[in-house]
Amino acid sequence: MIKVLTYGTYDLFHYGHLRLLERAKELGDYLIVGISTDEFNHIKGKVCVYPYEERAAIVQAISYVDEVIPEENWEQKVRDVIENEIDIFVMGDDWKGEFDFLEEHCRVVYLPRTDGISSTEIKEDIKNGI
Ligand code: C2G
Repeated sequence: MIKVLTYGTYDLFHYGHLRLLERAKELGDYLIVGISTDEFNHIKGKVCVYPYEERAAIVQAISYVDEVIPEENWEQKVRDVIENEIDIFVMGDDWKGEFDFLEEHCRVVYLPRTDGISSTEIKEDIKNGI
């Protein structure tokens, strides 16, 4: 069984998130998603609309996703890859190169982001009444 791992905030779940998870699952048989906790998002400098529990529940309900784990810090990835026997680590290519250090443990794949959508843009659109 090919196991795939990815991480993200997944706030205001949108089509770009869905396409990332769809393509990540296509690379293997079992997809684990690490959802950034509220505390970790504070460290990342990200303010979320939805709390961790809701962001995690939404992602867990996606048919491509097999398991959700909390992402609490930058350092846990190597341990998560080893402990979960991950074969492929996947991120959108806005992170290209940032996680190449995982290549000694698993294949690292950066997928093209979906243009024209982001949680930030959604917040702006709502603020501007569009
Ligand atoms: N994404 C995408 N297309 C978009 C928006 C996001 O493909 N239009 C991808 C991102 O590249 C990422 C995933 O969807 O792989 C989740 O995006 P975010 O929730 O913005 O994740 P981020 O805050 O970048 O956190 O340790 C890694 C971090 O937790 C990633």
